[in-house]
Amino acid sequence: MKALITGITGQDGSYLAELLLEKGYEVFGMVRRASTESFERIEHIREKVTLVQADLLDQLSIINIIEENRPDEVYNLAAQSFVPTSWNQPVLTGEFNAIGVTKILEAIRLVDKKIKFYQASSSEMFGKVQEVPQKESTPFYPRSPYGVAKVYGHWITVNYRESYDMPASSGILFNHESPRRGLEFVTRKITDGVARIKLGLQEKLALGNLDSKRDWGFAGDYVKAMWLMLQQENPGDFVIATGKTHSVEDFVKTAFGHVDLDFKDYVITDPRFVRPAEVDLLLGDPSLAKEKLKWEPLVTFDTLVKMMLDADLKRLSSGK
Ligand code: NAP
Ligand code: F7E
Repeated sequence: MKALITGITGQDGSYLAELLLEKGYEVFGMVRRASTESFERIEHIREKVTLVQADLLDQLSIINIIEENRPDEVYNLAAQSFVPTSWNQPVLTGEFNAIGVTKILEAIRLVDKKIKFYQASSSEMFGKVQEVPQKESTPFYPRSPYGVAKVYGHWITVNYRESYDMPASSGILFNHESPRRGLEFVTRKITDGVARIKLGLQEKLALGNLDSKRDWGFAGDYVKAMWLMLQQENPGDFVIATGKTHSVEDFVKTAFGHVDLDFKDYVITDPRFVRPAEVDLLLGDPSLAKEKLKWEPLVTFDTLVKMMLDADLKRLSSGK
């Protein structure tokens, strides 16, 4: 089996590549041209995957890599994934996260309609939630240009499935984290900050809204669900979540607690990190994934916080 992963250099791309290699796949990773390579997350598997250059902004480059490599499965993980940036660069976010999906679907339609397609949809599509918990049938109400673009990406996937009978599935994934999470996302910002404070490298941790709640899981668990979706006889849409929610403050407390510090002595709020519109509460209902995919998350909230914090302590202690 051959798989093409867009966004292979990202958090999810790196875990998915590992999983597919373990399963015996030949893995192709789409990377965009940059003056400096940023392959840190896939350094350990660099020799086992084939990197192919293309860009979500460039239709022909996508057609070419699909035509030349003929994957059986395409996982579209590439995106502008940071919500705050989507207010500063709303057009670019739309080009990558919305129109980019159409470009990949069009390339597949042109080359071979039978190629299985996975779209990285997001719980951010639920935004100002219309129902608690959120499931596949919950109406969307996105609250950022990121969320709006992801709604487009989701619906264009559904439409290609229904219009052209293409095996295209969409995973509505709730927040998932790991030691490979980008440093600007709140969980990693916290574990990196707590580790720095513990090691005497930083004094305070500046955060925005501590009240928002997220359904946080482990990225390594979530990429298994992506693969399982493409192994089904029929394509579909699935919510992937833990079914538990925690506030940002819970995350902060747990992380500081692991190193025997009181968060109140270190956390300050900074309006620069407060968003123009907030998603207050996310809580997913993964029943359908459990029933049809036989998927369940293995890593708990406490284990996740500890895993990320331990990794940051180890990295910073070694001077990296
Ligand atoms: P990430 O770490 O930010 O990785 C994003 C990837 O997209 C990177 O490999 C990046 O490449 C690539 N990319 C961005 N723009 C591109 C372009 N124009 N052409 C080609 N590649 C481009 O994101 P992640 O956390 O792994 O998330 C993976 C996907 O799942 C994203 O679509 C995200 O929106 C979605 N999602 C994430 C979560 C979550 O909690 N993590 C939840 C739901 C949905 P560079 O290395 O070159 O920047
Ligand atoms: O924020 C609050 C912030 O940036 C989580 C992406 O992977 O998941 C991610 O989007 C919460 C928000 O993730 C800071 O206001 C407080 O309420 O870690 P985040 P996100 O916006 O939920 C979804 C599912 C995706 O699809 C996205 O691609 O934390 N928060 N203080 C802060 N957030 C950040 N980043 N920094 C702070 O200082």
